[in-house]
Amino acid sequence: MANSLPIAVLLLLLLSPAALATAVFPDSGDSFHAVSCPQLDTIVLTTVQAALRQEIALAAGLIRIFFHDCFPQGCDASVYLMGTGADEISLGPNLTLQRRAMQLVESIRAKAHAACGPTVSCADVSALATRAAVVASGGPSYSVPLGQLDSFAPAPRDKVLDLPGPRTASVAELVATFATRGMADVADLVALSGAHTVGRSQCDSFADRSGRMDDTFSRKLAANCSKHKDRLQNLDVVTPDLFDNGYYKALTFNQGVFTSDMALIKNRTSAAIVRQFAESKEAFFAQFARSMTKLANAPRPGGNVGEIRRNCFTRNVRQGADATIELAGEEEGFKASA
Ligand SMILES: *[C@@H]1O[C@H](CO)[C@@H](O)[C@H](O)[C@H]1NC(C)=O
Ligand SMILES: *[C@@H]1O[C@H](CO)[C@@H](O)[C@H](O)[C@H]1NC(C)=O
Ligand SMILES: CC(=O)N[C@H]1CO[C@H](CO)[C@@H](O)[C@@H]1O
Repeated sequence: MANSLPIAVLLLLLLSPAALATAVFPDSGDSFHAVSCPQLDTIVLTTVQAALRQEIALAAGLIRIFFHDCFPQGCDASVYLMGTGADEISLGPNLTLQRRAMQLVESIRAKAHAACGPTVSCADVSALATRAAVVASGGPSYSVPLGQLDSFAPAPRDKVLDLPGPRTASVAELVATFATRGMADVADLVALSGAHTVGRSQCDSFADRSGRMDDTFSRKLAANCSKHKDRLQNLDVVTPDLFDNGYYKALTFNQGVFTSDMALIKNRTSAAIVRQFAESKEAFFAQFARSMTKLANAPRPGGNVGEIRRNCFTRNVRQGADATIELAGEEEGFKASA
């Protein structure tokens, strides 16, 4: 015993910092960067909290970007790539992603790399910033698998267009779409729709509502939109700035803004879950945490292959053999311990 301890310590010291993190905390994806970038959690928390104090809508922006990143081909920051000629953000479902929230992720990456070197991917920063925003606006924490590399290219167009749209009226269709990405329970659909608790939308996305429904709420929405076409509508009309179960309470009064929101209260199976969440914030939070972890683990069909981008919006440029060797060595270690 007396002899084996120093050997164990020596082995740990020989491992790369990233591998050390996983060696010490074998079960928790959350501690992936604990040794290689111990400042990371503080950088994420302070930056997200400061940004949300300025603009609470960034929380919804981050959640939506995370969903749009993870859904097409896993959480690989592919949605952040700009100027490739095939940017995901230029495709319909993504046209209204919040650029300010994307910039926030890039600024956290820059701070993390300044403090620790290029050890943290944009995919990981996006996952951590999203969770910090959920928690800072009142929501639950959940675990995310860290050590995800950033994609070399945007997701293919057909995968991006798989994203469920706000005008989808069929719960069966929505559930089937979610199931293709590992979120197979009706409760996943209902709970993740709950991210609308802090959401905002442009009028276009629910313009179909007044055509479908003739009720006071629809008329109010339409009146507000015709007065101010560019206004942003709160998706939780009960407590728009708080991550809570107000969205579900509103739904039980048929005050869901999107057609896809209203679908949840019209279908008997999903409506039972909506009512449960409207009555119990704890039930919503418990399911939201489970479903966000599923989303964070959405399948990466090509595996965890990629790089640690030096700028979230562009692929790394590799110049000369030295740079290639340096990158390959570093990222192999990263991949091996992922
Ligand atoms: C309600 O949703 C469930 C779950 O997806 C589905 O199986 C069922 O067909 C839907 N019911 C109706 C009436 O659309
Ligand atoms: C319409 O606009 C008014 C004034 O800004 C606001 O108080 C109201 O909540 C809006 N209606 C809905 C349904 O959001
Ligand atoms: C220009 C463009 O990409 N338009 C797309 C808008 O979004 C819908 C679905 O959300 C697509 O069907 C359109 O092609």
